[in-house]
Amino acid sequence: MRFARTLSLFVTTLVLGAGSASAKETVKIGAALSMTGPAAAYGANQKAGILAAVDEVNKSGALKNVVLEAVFEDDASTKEQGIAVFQRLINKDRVSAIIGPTLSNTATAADPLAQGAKVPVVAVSNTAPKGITDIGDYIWRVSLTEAQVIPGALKRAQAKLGFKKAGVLYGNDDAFTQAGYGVMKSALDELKIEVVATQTFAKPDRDYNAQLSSLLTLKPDILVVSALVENASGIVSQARQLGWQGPILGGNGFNSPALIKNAGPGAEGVLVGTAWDRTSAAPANQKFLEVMKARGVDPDQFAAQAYTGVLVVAEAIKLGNKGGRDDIKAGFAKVKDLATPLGKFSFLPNRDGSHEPALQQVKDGKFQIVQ
Ligand code: 1QQ
Repeated sequence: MRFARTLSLFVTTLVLGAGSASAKETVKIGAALSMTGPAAAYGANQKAGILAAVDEVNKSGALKNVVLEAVFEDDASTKEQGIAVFQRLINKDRVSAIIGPTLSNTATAADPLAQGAKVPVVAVSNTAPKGITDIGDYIWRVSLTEAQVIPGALKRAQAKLGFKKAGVLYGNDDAFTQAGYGVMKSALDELKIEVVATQTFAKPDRDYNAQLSSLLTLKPDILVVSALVENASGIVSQARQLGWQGPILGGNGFNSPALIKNAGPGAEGVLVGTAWDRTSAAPANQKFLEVMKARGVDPDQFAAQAYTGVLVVAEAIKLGNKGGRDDIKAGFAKVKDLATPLGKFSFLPNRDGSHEPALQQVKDGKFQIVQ
């Protein structure tokens, strides 16, 4: 006991001796990410983005006496595990805010716990337009929704390629893939693109030949697909094996380099709207690219969004001058035109994010921004 007291005095003295006017306060940020399960390809990049941003914020000294610490949990891409890790982060780790969970599907089950416990959540990859931020006033979102990205992406792709008839395929057992389908359907209607037929699959499916064959016999000009990356990769590969050489436009699930890795040359020409323009010359993006390179990570949109999530929490702490749960929530409302890798970031009145999206296409084995 006496030793513990001596030790804590010693630590405080050390911090004071390092030149700050008061002792350092550690603010824990929980990160509930899919490190396993069907969304694991996204989770690994998200974790890399969070680690990099926490380091950068701490090094910058912008938060003065506050030191950020990330506490990672694997939500296993499921609702059940999402609930379990939210409970742990809220009650055991007593985090000040939670970043995640990776999937909208998980968020619909886990976010209500945070709302009930008054713990602010920053969604960095949930894109289902409904059922996320409308859970309550503690739920905020950095990721653009499918409704903010797909209509513009489809319109630009149509202007470029001139398609008139679409075959549609979507996952019918997931909040994101279902919502993405809804957005695609209305965007297609809006652009007067005829839907020749609509087919569905479920997350455990690996064979899409029946659905694809029946779509292809109806001679669409484009395939429009709402799927998580594992399914998306199989769908793209199998469509090519069936001889489909035309365009394929995907929703946010397609935004991972895992698609290109898994589908190989079959991925060439795939179109997807994105929340992150890798080519942006904005200093905040260049800094992000530099930081990730130094850490040996080739970042994707999910890394950029997760990194931005930490910047937004840090800004909220700065604006509220404190790192408590309600301080951070109050700070979010004041975030305005924050320079991030995604562009100048602000929250909308409904707590969704707002910044410019872009369109990208796979070319020479890489996502390239369509200028
Ligand atoms: C969601 C998504 C996934 C494709 C990525 C995490 O956007 O579940 O909302």
